[in-house]
Amino acid sequence: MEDSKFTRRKFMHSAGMLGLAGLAGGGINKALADSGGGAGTAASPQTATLPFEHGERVLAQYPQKRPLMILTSNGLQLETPFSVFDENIITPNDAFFVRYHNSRNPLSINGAQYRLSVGGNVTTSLSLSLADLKSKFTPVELVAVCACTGNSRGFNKPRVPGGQWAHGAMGNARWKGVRLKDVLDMAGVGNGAVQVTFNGMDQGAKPSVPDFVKALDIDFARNSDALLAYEMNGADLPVLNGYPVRLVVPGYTGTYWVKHLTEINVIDTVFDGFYMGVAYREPDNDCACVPPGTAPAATRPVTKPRIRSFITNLIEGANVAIGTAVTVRGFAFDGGTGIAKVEFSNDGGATWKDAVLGEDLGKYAARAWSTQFTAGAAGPLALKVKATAVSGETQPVEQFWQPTGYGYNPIETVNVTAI
Ligand SMILES: Nc1nc2c(c(=O)[nH]1)N[C@H]1C(S)=C(S)[C@@H](COP(=O)(O)O)O[C@H]1N2
Ligand SMILES: [Mo]
Repeated sequence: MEDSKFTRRKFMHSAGMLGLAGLAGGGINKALADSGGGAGTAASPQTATLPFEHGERVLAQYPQKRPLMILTSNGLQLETPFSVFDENIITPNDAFFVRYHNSRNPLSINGAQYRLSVGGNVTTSLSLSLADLKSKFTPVELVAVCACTGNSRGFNKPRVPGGQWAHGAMGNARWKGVRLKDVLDMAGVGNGAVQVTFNGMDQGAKPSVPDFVKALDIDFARNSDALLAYEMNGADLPVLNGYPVRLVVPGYTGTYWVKHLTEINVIDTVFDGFYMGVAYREPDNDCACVPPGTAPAATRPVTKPRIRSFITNLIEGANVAIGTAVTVRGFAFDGGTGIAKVEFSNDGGATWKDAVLGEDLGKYAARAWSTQFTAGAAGPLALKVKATAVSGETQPVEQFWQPTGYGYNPIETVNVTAI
């Protein structure tokens, strides 16, 4: 069904994608070439270098986006430059990262033709238009971090295969939409339901490539704050972030946040498609870790992002003035309980002081923090930040290791010099 929808229907320009009309058959590489940025174009591209091996990135300009760091173009992956996170606690739509697994992601979508089907083990199958979603349900808004399960993977030691992201495969946005549970209730979930699957418009270049389909347990789907979101930061979703509707699963890693959502299916089994049964799994033990170089005996699906905190306004190698108060700021988030405390150290972790927390935008949101320090003498300073969640979860000093490199969350260090 997805196949015919993708190949036969002509997706029309409707989401403000000026400059993209006529590109539906051209694929994202053509979009890249036409946009005048990125690999393969004549003009010398802007580049960035991430602080690990093979960290050279081209900054590419995609529709509705400012220049972002391109990780891969076929199965598009665009990383947010870290400086964006110092501009505002909300990540702007045009700077929000992009991640696709498969090469055929829709470039131009007609919102008026959009239909979401809800079927499987339900009393009444539904076919909902965008207008139905906006008018038949109570709209809900929440701020939540979407963090790729593999965010920061490039920092793992020893290195692991997979997309070598730095910290920019995350973003914090205000999402508006309808509750997943309200939509499921309208359809009426049948007895014996075990999971709900979610499928979007994108697909692999050939049938042998697994489609990107995710699943949530039925109890979670019916009790969580998951949304079918049609707005991001007060605007339509950018096409590359899932226009016209995406699943938002606050408190779960980005892999569950299915974009261009077209099919919801209630099933009586545990879904074992590639992206649940094989990919996005971690060692099934207390630490979710194994000794480097070894394989886990058993695995389970990754769900919540681990707690993170960052310094955003001072970068590695910066100079700070001796004897004057230096403001340092950043943000923290966890897997959905909220941030209770952020601590800062300017002596490599020997002593810590509590930072001042910024506005509470909700338990799924990023929480700004700030504090000040004064360097007493010339020389190197290791600045560190550590967050503690309402749940009590905090950050490890040393990163644990997984073959897939998920869950990277050690205490971050920024080395500066007092002069
Ligand atoms: N349809 C579709 N939805 C998807 C994916 C995808 O490949 N296809 N990737 C998922 C993953 S792994 C992540 S991290 C998030 C990224 O969301 P973004 O591209 O809006 O930043 O989308 C999720 N939803
Ligand atoms: Mo991801």
